[in-house]
Amino acid sequence: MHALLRAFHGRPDHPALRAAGVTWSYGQLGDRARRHAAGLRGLGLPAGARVAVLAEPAPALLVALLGQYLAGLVHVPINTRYRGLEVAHILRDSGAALVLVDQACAPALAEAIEQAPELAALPRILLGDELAGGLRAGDRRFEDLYTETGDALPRALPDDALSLMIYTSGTTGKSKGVAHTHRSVSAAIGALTGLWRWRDDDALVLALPLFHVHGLAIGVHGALLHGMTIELLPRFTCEGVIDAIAGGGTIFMGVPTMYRRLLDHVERAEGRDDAATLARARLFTSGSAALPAADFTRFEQLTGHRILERYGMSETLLTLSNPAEPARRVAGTVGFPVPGFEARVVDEQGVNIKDVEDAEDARGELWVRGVGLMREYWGNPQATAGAFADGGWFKTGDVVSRDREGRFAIVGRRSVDIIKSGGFKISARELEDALLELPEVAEVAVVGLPDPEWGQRIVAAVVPKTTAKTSAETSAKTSAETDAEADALAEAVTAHARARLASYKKPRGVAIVASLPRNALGKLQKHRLIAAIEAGELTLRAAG
Ligand code: MLC
Ligand code: AMP
Repeated sequence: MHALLRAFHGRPDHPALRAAGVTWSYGQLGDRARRHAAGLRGLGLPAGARVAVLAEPAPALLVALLGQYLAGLVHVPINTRYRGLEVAHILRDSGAALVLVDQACAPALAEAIEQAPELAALPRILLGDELAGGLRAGDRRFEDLYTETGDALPRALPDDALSLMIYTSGTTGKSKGVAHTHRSVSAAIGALTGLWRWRDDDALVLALPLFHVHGLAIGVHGALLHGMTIELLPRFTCEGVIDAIAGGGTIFMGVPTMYRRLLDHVERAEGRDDAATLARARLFTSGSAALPAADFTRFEQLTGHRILERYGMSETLLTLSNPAEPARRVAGTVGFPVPGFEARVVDEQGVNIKDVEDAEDARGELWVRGVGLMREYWGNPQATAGAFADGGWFKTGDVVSRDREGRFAIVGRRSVDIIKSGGFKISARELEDALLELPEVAEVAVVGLPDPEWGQRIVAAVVPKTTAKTSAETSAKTSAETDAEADALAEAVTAHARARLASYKKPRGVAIVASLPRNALGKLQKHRLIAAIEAGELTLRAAG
């Protein structure tokens, strides 16, 4: 935080933020943040209180983030695609003292309150004019919270005070709060100066969500700590990114799905030379999921840029990266540990850990240790203890290979229950738990299949509860009837997922099966299910 403040003092007149209709210098952004902090302090929240933020990317969100830091509060962004159940879990689990909500996300908050009525008592800061009509006791309008006179000095905080808590899915059904300190975020970002050669005359085109570490910790913090300008887009569109680069944006960070869309867009361009516009930028980086080598090559052919691929996690921030020199970037790899991080490859058993540090072409689970590591999973000492090995090594769960030069490639994940789609992490268990709520579902298994657009796509295999009373009744059904029933169940499954969870968690295919593959001990074998789907042995329905 103190480093962030230096950036504000150092270049008061330089543009910090450009967004639709708004350009704020560092001086103006800093001033707004200080006034917001004073307003927040006036609410009497103790240092370390969590402020949940459920709002789409907008300039006010940056004011809120910085104001919370100055007031010694912890920023807890919530995925704006989340529905009531998911939002309620985070508000409860984080023990949020306050929630900042905008108009677009107000329905999700209302759904959360339906799920957990006690959340109705949570004080709200409302962002947006129409919402003001809904003010209740304890609520404030964002605009009214600015104070002209309040204490403008930042609250003094130790470096290991929490700054950010990002919720991320795991192998269990419910998401966990990844708690970062001011030190872990600043240290991870400080490495970028040398690593990616970020400069204060750069402008970062930011179209990533601001509730994950990629857009928030690396994007927002990285840009501001380097005195750069943020070109903030309300959401990702190809046109928005290309226009922002045409307007002077020099750096774009994206997930592979965004690059796939940019490539298709550029190739479709009729009469426009979008490739030449993209070529004007200085640096393109990709992360959060594997960038297909073919897309790396296509992008280079079209724009001349070799995308810099890097790897990170909510828990570890930026961890491995290809080098700054374009010629040293290798497609299909994520490079080397970033300064301040060490990385090891350990055997896949996880029990009898064998350090294969000296082996050539090592392959196994990636363990990392270094400056950007989270402090803990919030309120979950058991999960925290389970995530670390002796010596402070964080067990990433990702399977990597490392070549003789020490360059890493991500080759898989230890758990099939974690799915990454379009850069979003999805817990198979969470979706399975939701689908089991349907009375007509007896068993369900959710898996991720390789997908060219999303990286992985979600498929659910469902065993229906049989309603037929006798086997004669079942065999009397025509195959058309059975097919229609299966279609109806698949539709119901997809509709239920959409009603309960963020829409990107919905299955994009549903297989209605008589049983799930299990071993002799009854253990579900998801790899057999994946193989059967890939071999075309199961009919996929209701592809959404
Ligand atoms: C949207 N949809 C998705 C999806 N995103 N489905 C699967 N996976 C996704 N990621 C669904 C929508 O719900 C919608 O469903 C349909 O696809 C069409 O949506 P769209 O409008 O075309 O998609 P869009 O809104 O443009 O979103 C695509 C996207 C977005 C790529 C811009 O997914 C995105 O912002 N991804 C980035 C995620 C990210 O920031 N990850 C970083 C994690 S941090 P329907 O049914 O409603 O039509 C991390 C660590 C690190 O991993 O170091 O990087
Ligand atoms: P999240 O919890 O959303 O932060 O997601 C972190 C996960 O994204 C990692 O554990 C990896 O599985 C995946 N990931 C991040 N970067 C890459 C990359 N460059 N290549 C492959 N997978 C990645």
